[in-house]
Amino acid sequence: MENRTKIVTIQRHIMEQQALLPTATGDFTLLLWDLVLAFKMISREVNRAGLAAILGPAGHENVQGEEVTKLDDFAQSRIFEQMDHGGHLCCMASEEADGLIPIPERFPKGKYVLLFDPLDGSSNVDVNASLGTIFSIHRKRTPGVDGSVEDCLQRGSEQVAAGYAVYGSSTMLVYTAGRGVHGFTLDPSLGEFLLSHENIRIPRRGKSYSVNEGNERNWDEGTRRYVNYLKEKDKATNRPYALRYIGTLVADFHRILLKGGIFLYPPDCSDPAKPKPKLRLLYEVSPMAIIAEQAGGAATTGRERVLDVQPTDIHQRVAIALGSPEDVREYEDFVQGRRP
Ligand code: AHM
Ligand code: MG
Repeated sequence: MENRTKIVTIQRHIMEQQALLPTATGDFTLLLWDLVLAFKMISREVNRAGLAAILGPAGHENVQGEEVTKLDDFAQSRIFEQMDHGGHLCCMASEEADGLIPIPERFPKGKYVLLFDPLDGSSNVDVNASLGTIFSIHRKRTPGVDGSVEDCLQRGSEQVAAGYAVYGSSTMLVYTAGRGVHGFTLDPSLGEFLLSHENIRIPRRGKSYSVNEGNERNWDEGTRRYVNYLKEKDKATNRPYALRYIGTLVADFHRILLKGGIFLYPPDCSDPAKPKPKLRLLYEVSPMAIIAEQAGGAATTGRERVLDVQPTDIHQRVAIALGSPEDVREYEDFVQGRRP
């Protein structure tokens, strides 16, 4: 019995983490449990997505008599319906909704704010490539019971927790609540997320970069020079780096979290007076940034630490480079002109 493997479910892990905080009320634990169930539902649906056309009855209704919706809509409503009545949230905001998502009047309100991207990598839905869900949780800041836009517009460094589910060759959930980054793999036969990657540490330097290089002509000069540098040969720094790009942030970042390297989504600078970033600060960039930092990595806009950016709009977009700390520092050196 010496080598017995300790099996830890995500519920138990969250509970044990909470027990480390003497002031915790249990509210936050229950909030995470509710979210985990939503991820299991989305995972089930993603896994059978290819069968929808074969199994889906005419009229596009499923067995519950609900309309078969696009996976984005499905993921959005699963999370909303799972999270609206638990009494833990004061409001939500999502990449898929225009404005703030209030908690319906009839339900109790709580002290947390949930920000999420229900289905990351939507362009990969039809090709059986990895998809994900990203979440970020803040504490309510304003007085009164109802959440407001102001409660959503907090710096990434104020996140209470953040994480993602990646629906890949297996479904994994990775989260941080400010005490390291932990990964769980869904055992489909048990329907349980089991601890598979405890206290993940990102390698100091990687061997690969991840960027949509088709956009190169629209990059800023620093990014262009940096990516060219990654392709040069140098043994000491593992160069040339390999290019790996799926086009689902969650999946590209997940690989970097485990293996090291750098993910970039620089702004489109085709009009230099108006650089246009693509990824959303609140639903994509901030949650990934806190996970990167908690795992010993780094995340920058090129000019400033992502977690220090003060959001001004719930759908704000921002430039991002994140991953291994040495890679990210080097990228900043190029963008800020410290490297010729
Ligand atoms: P989505 O949330 O609508 O799917 O968009 C975000 C996605 C990211 O997952 C990914 O990193 C990026 O957009 C890919 O963009 P592109 O196709 O421009 O490379
Ligand atoms: Mg997304």
